[in-house]
Amino acid sequence: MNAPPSPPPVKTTCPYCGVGCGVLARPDGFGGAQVKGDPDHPANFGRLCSKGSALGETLSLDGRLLHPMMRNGEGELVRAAWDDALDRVANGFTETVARHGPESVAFYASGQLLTEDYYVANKLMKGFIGSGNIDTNSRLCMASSVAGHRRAFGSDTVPGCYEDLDEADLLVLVGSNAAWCHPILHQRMAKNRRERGARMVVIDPRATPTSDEADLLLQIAPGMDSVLFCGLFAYLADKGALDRAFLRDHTAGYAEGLARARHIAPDIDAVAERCEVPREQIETFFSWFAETDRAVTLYSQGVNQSAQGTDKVNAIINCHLATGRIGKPGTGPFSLTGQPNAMGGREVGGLANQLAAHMDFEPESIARMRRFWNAPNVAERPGLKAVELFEAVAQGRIKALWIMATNPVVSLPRADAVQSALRQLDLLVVSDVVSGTDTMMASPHVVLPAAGWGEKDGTVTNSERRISRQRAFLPQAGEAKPDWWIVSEVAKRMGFADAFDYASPADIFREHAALTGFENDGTRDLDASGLAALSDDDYARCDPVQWPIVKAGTDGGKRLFASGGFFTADRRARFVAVADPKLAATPGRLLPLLLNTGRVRDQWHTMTRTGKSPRLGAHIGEPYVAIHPKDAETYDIAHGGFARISTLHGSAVLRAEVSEAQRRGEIFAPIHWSAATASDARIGALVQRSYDPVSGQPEMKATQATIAPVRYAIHGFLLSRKPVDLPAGVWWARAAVEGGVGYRIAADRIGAHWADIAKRFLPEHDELVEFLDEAQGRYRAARVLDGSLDACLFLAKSADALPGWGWLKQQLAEPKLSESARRALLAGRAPEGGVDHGPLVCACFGVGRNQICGAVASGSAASVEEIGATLKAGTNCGSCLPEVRRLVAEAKERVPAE
Ligand SMILES: Nc1nc2c(c(=O)[nH]1)N[C@H]1C(S)=C(S)[C@@H](COP(=O)(O)OP(=O)(O)OC[C@H]3O[C@@H](n4cnc5c(=O)[nH]c(N)nc54)[C@H](O)[C@@H]3O)O[C@H]1N2
Ligand SMILES: Nc1nc2c(c(=O)[nH]1)N[C@H]1C(S)=C(S)[C@@H](COP(=O)(O)OP(=O)(O)OC[C@H]3O[C@@H](n4cnc5c(=O)[nH]c(N)nc54)[C@H](O)[C@@H]3O)O[C@H]1N2
Ligand code: SF4
Ligand SMILES: [Mo]
Repeated sequence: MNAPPSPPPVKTTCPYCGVGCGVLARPDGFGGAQVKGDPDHPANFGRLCSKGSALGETLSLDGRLLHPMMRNGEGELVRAAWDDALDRVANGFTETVARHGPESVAFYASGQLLTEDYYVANKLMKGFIGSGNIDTNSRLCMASSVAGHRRAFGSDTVPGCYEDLDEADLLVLVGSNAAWCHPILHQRMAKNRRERGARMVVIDPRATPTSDEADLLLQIAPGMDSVLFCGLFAYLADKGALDRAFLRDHTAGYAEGLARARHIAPDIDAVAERCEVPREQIETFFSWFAETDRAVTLYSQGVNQSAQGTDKVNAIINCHLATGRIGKPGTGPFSLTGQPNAMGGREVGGLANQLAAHMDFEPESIARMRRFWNAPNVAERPGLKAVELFEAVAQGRIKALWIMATNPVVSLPRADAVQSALRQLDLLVVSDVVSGTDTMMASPHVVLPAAGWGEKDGTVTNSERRISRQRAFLPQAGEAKPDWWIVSEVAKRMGFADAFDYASPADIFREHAALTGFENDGTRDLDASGLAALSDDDYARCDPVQWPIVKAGTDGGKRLFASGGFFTADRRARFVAVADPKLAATPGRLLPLLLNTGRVRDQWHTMTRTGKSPRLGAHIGEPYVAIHPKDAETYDIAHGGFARISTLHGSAVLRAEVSEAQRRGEIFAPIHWSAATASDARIGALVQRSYDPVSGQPEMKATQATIAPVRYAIHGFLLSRKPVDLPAGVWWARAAVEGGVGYRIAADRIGAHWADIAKRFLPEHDELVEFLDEAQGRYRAARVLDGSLDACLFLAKSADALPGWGWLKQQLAEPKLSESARRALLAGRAPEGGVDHGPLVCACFGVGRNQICGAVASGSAASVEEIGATLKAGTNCGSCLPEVRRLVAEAKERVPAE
């Protein structure tokens, strides 16, 4: 079959991180698309990271939720018609409100909704149901930044833009692993460092791929960032590195702020001691900051996800206010946003403690919302923030809940408690693009199929306030519908037809833009009213644009606040006297270690989409826990072995990675694995609930924990064209591989004979060719169907007795096995002449570790650039460059000097 002639590429925006890269998508005519960076988009100028580059691999209908489902009398989810499902949701909410009042219902939304989706969800809850109870996963993500901005600036404003990262002479990254989490921005910064000589400082308890590329790493004690930045504030004052005119004309609270900073950080020795960082390093950082006018401080979850996250944000902002380094080229505090529409959600009131268009719950704002929406029932007080909201579910105070575009059974703290709380609900509605998420397994009453990326239209706002279009380029999957449509249909059925009579996302966007300018007159930072009169065609064509944009046709504001004009009553920014920080785990500490959690390069959150890509699954294919060598010794943990980590809330069994990158006393585990992708690795279940008193954002990076070795009798892997149900009691983790699924497995000895054991893993056992070495404790089996490899199972008494699975994965991907490959199957490695590339490093060109090390060993490459020239590794998205650099250095050490 020939593909139909391909239409021109559609310009859209990446659905992952807050960098907001422009994407050119060219549908392939078979339901997929080729994806490239958009050279014209000002966030990425044509580049994409590994996740963006692999978007094409995530578009298949595999695993998609294709039609609405409802729970029947037997408690099973069965297919339902849209009309019935929407009626059920609308009636459920209407009846619950009638019986128990508006505070008994809630929406839990997501920074992965488009602005238009989010706008209608907020309008329905806060405007028409009349409750503040719409909160979002942004509470776990950006809430401390929002609160910090509002305290300092009187508004939730990011003052700078991405060009500042190109133009700064000092880039300070606090609690940010940008090399993996904001790769395209990281590459812009790395280029600045390389070409303009900008210095880069990383502040993180771990050494990370980001710190690998930095000039200075302060491996700070968790939670102590406020001490460090109070110390910096005091140092700047002592050295006279202040902008006196800016202080005088545009700020308030300097004296109190400084006095508190001096109290918390009386001198550099005190800072060094509390941060557990050598004094010289602190001095170096302070002196660099003092002497560099063009300084940007970027921060992310190491700052936000903290019991004093808001204070951390303000301690950073204080230093920028004191030096007037804000709103000018190459300067500013810069909150890196996580999700693609973290900013858009804030703009339309997705957080329970704010109204739409960055307005507060103040009487005049509430009245303004009433006038604008013509809604008599606008909520008059803030709703419950995420952690409290789910506790209210557990207590039966919330009776009907609608979860949209987020997977809280994996991602909320104390996730097991969240899971059981959901079962209490009279009505649980879940909207998602895929089926089988952990949240969808928590017995929802209604499940609604949402149109996914590439199928829906709308806008997102990135970290620099830039509004970009997401455009559809594929038909909607099955019966899936865009979220804005789903919410509007429910609203109509609840009796609010006039207010939700939208024909398109463009309709909603115009209303949102108009609201931002409604009775604004320069009193609110967010004003995009210049876009309120876009025609449908204008909206369809709209280029990326930064707000504020008050007049149609004008360029948005690149930077704000260079000459004051803050959004407080007196137009002055506020220094905040921050509190002395303390980890939530500190008082009455029971367990010896601290569990830090975060992200890996090639997976996105709970893996519902990136988990479909073999390329992305090849980078880090298993859940792991990183631990310092000394701690590993203390707790008897072996590198590559297994460990159970436990907290007061839950436990998980993970592969152990013994690593100098960790501080002693701290372990790190990634957040991505769920019950759908691993047997025992839902990290959210281990995380404490303690949260910042101002922002409500939980401290997800420092839960007290302990660790113990787990020894399995059997280790192995299973590659299969089809997913397999693994027996209970087996440890497993699954990853997409080309042509099928790969499982890493481990178990205690189950069954007396190896063949019995094998039967547990591969039900259609009879067709296998087997190899058993009882003495060595090795069992191997493979099934060949129609000349291609259908499944293979390798088991051994120890992990060392297993071959790597790289070569076998290559065979699974082959439509036909060669004769020599067929003979080599049970050996598990390449026959003479074949090559095993080793674990994947470069996802774009499929370059493995063995290839890189081999090139160095053979002398064909001696630098990252030469690896790029010979193997292409690192030459597309560049996400792997930190790893390539490390491998080249290590391999060079092994090459004897001539
Ligand atoms: N590959 C990938 N990229 C992503 C995502 C993804 O899932 N995968 N998710 C996106 C989203 S929603 C978000 S929010 C961002 C998050 O982006 P980041 O915040 O960069 O990522 P994290 O890994 O959560 O945490 C960052 C770092 O904070 C450090 N940290 C922990 N405690 C402290 C502390 O007390 N002080 C300091 N200074 N540092 C500390 C951790 O060691 C970690 O290295 O990433 C976005 N980008
Ligand atoms: N321990 C710990 N926990 C954390 C964090 C941490 O660092 N440590 N980080 C926190 C942070 S910053 C974040 S942002 C959260 C992320 O946590 P979640 O939001 O729970 O994670 P996702 O996997 O991104 O969930 C998004 C869901 O929306 C679905 N989806 C995708 N597109 C659409 C759409 O267009 N419409 C609808 N209806 N659904 C869609 C996806 O299939 C997926 O199921 O995790 C938080 N939890
Ligand atoms: S940096 Fe990567 S994940 Fe983030 S928007 Fe760009 S391509 Fe997407
Ligand atoms: Mo996030």
